[in-house]
Amino acid sequence: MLRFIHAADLHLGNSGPSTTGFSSHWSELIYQASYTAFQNLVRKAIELNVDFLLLSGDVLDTLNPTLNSQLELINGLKELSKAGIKVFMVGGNHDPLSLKKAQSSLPEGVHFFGAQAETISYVKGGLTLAEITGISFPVAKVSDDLSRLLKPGTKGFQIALLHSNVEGAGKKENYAPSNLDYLTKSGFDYWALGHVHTNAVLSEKPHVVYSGTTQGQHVNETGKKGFYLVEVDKDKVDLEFITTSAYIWERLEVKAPESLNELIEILESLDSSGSKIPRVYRLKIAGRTPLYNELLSQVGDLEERYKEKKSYALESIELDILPDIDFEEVKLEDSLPGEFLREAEKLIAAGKSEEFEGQVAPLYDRLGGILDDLDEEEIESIVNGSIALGLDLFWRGETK
Ligand SMILES: [Mn+2]
Repeated sequence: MLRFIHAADLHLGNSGPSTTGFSSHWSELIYQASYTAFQNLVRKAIELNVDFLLLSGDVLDTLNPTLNSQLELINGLKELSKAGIKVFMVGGNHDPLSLKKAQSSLPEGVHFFGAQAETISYVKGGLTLAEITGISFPVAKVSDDLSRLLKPGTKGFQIALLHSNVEGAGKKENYAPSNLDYLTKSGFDYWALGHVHTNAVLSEKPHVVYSGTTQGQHVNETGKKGFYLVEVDKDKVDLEFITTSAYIWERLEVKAPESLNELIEILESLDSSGSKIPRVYRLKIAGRTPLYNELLSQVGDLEERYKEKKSYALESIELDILPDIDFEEVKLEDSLPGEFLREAEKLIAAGKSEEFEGQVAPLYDRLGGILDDLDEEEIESIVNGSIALGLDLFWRGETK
């Protein structure tokens, strides 16, 4: 039986989001997260006593990696080497071969693939259990399909190790693009890929797999991050996802509160996930609420008050709220707010029409292409926000 770990995109040295307003406990936890996740990976590899570890690129975070990030990497590799666990690694767009690293020889048992494809055997008890074929990014921007340069060997389980953007796998930076259909027909048993930060099994038999990053870096990298433990027994290939995250990003969306009690409930629930791994939340409060004015003007106070506990930290509160007004009734009124609502509704119904574009033209002058990237849902949210603001201006002074 063959057991190995597939991990990628460690981004060692990435310091995560801004920690302004956080305690030293949380600042430290966030700042060190890429290292903690790597230490978790190393510890688990040793506990699981795997045959080898595959690292599919973006192991270091920047083109000028800090000494600290390089020391962390070398320390982890040394521990694995001491435990007799082999490591196979390739460079990606964040850590190509051209990277300005401090001169250092890699510990015994670590193989770093070069700019030419090569195949290395994994031999145990005189048997070749696997062959690993890999190639590194020579420079940060690679537009060629490197997968075409990898050819499988002849003995044992055939693994391809590559940092690559499989077409349509959901990343904008199209480095070293490859084609899923080609990968599945290439003769390899397992494509150990890096680049996309969300774990995904794109194909089984043969396997084409993204292990994802070991630590979410920002609010768009939510959920548990980690690696795949792969067990190969004759024709059977089993994958188990194991978490390494030092903390987990979560986006929470809740219905806007009807009362102060409900608001307290929402904010206190942040501390009750019951998970052992701490969370960093972006909380979105959406909908109609009688606390509309208070929330809009005092959201900063709430963020501060509920900033953190041991189990969580609150990155920010996002408001997508409307005043608690019966729009249907107002719409029927022969009044200025009624007229305003009727016009707004017409505009929404017309969608991305000429009139809509005319109305938002001044925004284009200021924001340029950003508006073109908005999807329907985001546009609706912006229009709703404008309606709320408009109505708020009508009512302000009357109800206060
Ligand atoms: Mn990456």
